[in-house]
Amino acid sequence: MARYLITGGCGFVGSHLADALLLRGDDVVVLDNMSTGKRGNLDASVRVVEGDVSDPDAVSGAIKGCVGVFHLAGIASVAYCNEHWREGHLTNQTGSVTVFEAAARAGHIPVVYTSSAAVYGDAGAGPIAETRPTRPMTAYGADKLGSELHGSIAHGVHGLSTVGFRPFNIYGPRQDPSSAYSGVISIFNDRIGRGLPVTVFGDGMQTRDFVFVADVVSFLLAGMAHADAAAGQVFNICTGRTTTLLDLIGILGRLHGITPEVRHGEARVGDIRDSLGDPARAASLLGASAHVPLEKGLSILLGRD
Ligand code: UD2
Repeated sequence: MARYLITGGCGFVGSHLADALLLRGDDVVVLDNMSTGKRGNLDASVRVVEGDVSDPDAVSGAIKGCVGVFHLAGIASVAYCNEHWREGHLTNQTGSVTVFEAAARAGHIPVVYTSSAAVYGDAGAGPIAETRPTRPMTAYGADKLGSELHGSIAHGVHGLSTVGFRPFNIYGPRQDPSSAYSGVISIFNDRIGRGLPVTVFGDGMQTRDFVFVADVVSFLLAGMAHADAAAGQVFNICTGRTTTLLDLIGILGRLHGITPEVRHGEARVGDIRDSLGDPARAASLLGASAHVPLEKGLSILLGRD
């Protein structure tokens, strides 16, 4: 039985990853500051250390006895990080450096970490491969790109196996819809399910590559399995399929059996117009790909599948 540390493990993606590790017989320790995570997302057998990912003592305490780290802790909202610049930086970039340093000191245990597709900025239409120049347009994207640079330094200077992932738009059960900063699918699904209107920021023709959380977990596990071969590299987590927000609302309306009421608000500052990932690199180097089509993932979210 191998023990893994998941930072941010009480959160949406981390708790699904914890389930998958437990299912295959591994042991899981979680470090979470409980800012958005919930203990109830995790099996009772998981040891949860309450602490901040930017706190070196908390990280080095939690990492003891682990054979690998999944560093997922972070503030996920692009809009929140624009408004809370320093706080976002401390968690999203200093937190990554803190984890890399602790992993190096703990005996060079591999680190799989989440960057973000936000590093590409507004890259335009068409599938975005990892070779596309990075041009973050937000504090969030800048901190994620900074984490990647430090991930590469961790490998090049310190010999640590770090594997970075750039998720596109993740959705699925346990994604918390309760904040204005929550992921769009969680918000729209919650509101449409309660017969409430949804607010579209802009014209609704912006596109996203929505990837189901179970698929995300399979990418992260593949990254850890290939941590030495893939060390120092970054990979998209995406489906290679694109959906407009208006089409998303249409699908959710069909699944809920209603015609959603749509209101429009001002487009968000720094909002990306088109975001579509190219999944080829992860498929060829890690053998990882997304299998769950959007309608299927949404019906699982609704508890229909
Ligand atoms: C998502 C991720 C972010 C990062 C990025 C990668 C979340 C919360 N954020 O940012 O972590 O990985 O993808 O590119 O998952 N919208 C509305 N109405 C609402 C809420 C959102 O119209 O009530 C729009 C929003 O303006 C944007 C789209 O929906 O055009 C998606 O917004 P989001 O906050 O779910 O995610 P995004 O793409 O900003």
